[in-house]
Amino acid sequence: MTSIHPLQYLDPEGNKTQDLPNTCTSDWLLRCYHFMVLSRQFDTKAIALQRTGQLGTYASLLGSEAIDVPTALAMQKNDVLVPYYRNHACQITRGVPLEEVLLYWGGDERGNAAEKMQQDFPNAVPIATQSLHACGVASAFKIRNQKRAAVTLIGDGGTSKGDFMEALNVAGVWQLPVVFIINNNQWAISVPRHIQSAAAQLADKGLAAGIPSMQVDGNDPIAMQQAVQQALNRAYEGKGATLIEAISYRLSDHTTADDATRYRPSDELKVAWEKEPLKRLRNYLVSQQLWDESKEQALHEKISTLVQTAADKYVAMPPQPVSSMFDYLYFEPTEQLQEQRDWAEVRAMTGGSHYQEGESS
Ligand SMILES: Cc1ncc(C[n+]2csc(CCOP(=O)(O)OP(=O)(O)O)c2C)c(N)n1
Ligand SMILES: [Mg+2]
Repeated sequence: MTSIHPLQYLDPEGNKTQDLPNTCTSDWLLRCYHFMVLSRQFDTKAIALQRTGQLGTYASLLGSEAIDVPTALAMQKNDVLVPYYRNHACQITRGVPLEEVLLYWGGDERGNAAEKMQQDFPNAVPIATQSLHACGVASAFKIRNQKRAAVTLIGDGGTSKGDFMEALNVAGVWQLPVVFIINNNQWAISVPRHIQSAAAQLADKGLAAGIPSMQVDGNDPIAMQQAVQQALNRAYEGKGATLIEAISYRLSDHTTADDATRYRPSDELKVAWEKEPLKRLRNYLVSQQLWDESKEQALHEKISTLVQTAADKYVAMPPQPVSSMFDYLYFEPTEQLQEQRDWAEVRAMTGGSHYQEGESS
């Protein structure tokens, strides 16, 4: 079995539960808080855009800020992020412009190839496939003898897939420089954690593959920073993979196409909000005289301008011609495809934006 208590430095009220590591300097804490607030405001805007017919189906990041932001901050620039569909906070913290993230969720594939993504992978929507892709990336680093790591995230539900178990197996036996992070947000759409797996902890799954595995309080950014930094150091030192199970809660619906009130007990959600990550870090910052109401207000104003500017840029971005979806399939299109391309072009004359209301991803 893995440890009984998840790693934690801050309790839900932001009080220290043990001495903080030296790596968590004031600068780091403020930077982390900045990106957590930015991610949350981005999320609110994305949902508003979807609700007004300007974005496709969108997966909210609410409740995952303390997992994704510290992970991205701990990674080196040339490490590779292999995300699933709920990791926009990671992408934003790694420098992907907000409008590019919106572009992807608007159904425009160019959002999957933002220049700032560098070698990071696009979002994986097919559950758990990204775990194996990360092992491929990590194998390349190992063969080239590079001091780099692949970092991949997955949901609790995703850990039930064979791909995940296969990825753990190969990462363990080949000692691959990969960090697996489970965002255990307690739900896989409407399926609660307790009927997903009989394992006492999802982190236990790593032990069978010979991988050091631990549970971490996923609402505590400091605990996440420590866990991810240690895992990255192991990877850089050639010691192989690590599995981190971050305990969190999905504070949102599964996506904008879901209504969680149909299956999620409201009292459970209420309790989860008491443990949410932003309040925890903010309370700690205030207790250290690093933060106050006027700084909070100034940050919100600054970020709200950033987010609005990005949303405006996204909305103003000219869509790709509809023909582009045919252009990258074959060097020469087949006769049938050519016919379809011509038909699509004619149809596009009737108008077209990134996203047509009524469509879903
Ligand atoms: C191979 C595959 N099967 C099913 C789905 C449909 N699906 C989308 S999200 C999801 C639940 C995933 O839950 P979890 O792994 O806990 O991640 P979370 O969304 O909670 O972050 C499912 C079954 C899919 N995308 N891919
Ligand atoms: Mg989940």
